[in-house]
Amino acid sequence: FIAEPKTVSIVGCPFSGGQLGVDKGPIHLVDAGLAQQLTDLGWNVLFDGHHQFEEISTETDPPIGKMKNPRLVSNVTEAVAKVVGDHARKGQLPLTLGGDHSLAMGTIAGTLSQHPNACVIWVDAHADLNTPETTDSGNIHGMPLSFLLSLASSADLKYTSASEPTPFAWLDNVHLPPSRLAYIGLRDVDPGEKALLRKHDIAAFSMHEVDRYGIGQVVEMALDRVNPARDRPVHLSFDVDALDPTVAPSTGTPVRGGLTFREGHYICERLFETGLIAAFDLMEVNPSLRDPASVKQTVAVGCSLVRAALGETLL
Ligand code: NNH
Ligand code: MN
Ligand code: MN
Ligand code: MN
Repeated sequence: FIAEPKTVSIVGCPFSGGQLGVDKGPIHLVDAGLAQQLTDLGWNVLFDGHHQFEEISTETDPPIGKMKNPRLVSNVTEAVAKVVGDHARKGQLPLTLGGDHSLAMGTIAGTLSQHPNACVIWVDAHADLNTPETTDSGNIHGMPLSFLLSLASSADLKYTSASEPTPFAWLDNVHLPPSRLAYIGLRDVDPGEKALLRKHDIAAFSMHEVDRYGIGQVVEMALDRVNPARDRPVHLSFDVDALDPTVAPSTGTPVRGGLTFREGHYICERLFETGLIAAFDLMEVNPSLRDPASVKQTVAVGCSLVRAALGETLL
């Protein structure tokens, strides 16, 4: 495991199959000059254009149970897993720009393919732990972790097609132990998700804990739970809606009472400082929402978080 790869590979994923409208995020982040900013930080930056995903129209991809766009999301995340895994195998740091957070099914599966002992720090207002049964919305961006933790599987889809593989069957042999997931920033967790958090004793630091202990303590407490010896590679999956809507307004499901600009950056800085970051996701930047100034602000904050995770703010 290369603790600090000198090469970062940008995986641009203009994809919104797991939540409508969020597909232009990566395009705005790259257009804002993110690649050059990382070059200026001393990184060797690889970016050969945004990924083009196959299109499956909703007519040929009807819901399975409540799950919307299941075939599309399954196929795209499987492709993302291969791309992220390939970058990791070459010793590069995969930096995935979303797009909706269902993409993390792919990014985390890709990380685990190269680093089976990796842990995940999930920074989000939401737990994204719904199963196909517990989901209200049917949006798969609210479900990636249930599949990754094997709390849900393709068998739950009760899918009957002789010719097509069941969506998400490719994920069935991917497993992140619940003891290797820690959340920071939660404040909008569904009842079914709360039950799963308790049942599996998952490390969850909500905004309440951020207020109580401060972000510095919370990051150490999270690492103590999932990475006590500080020897596991860390996959950092950052949903911009973890930040307060005054800081990052252009996202699909803003929730007030979120992380400040500094708290969000501190998480990225501290994890960079550990030298353990193996992959970084920046998800749910949605330029189709809000006025141009809000979009510009959100994109700028997103770029800034990435730079912090890649070492900008350390003196
Ligand atoms: N929990 C809700 C759902 O499952 C909302 C999830 N929305 C997110 N997650 N933005 O990060 O649909
Ligand atoms: Mn999310
Ligand atoms: Mn969220
Ligand atoms: Mn699984």
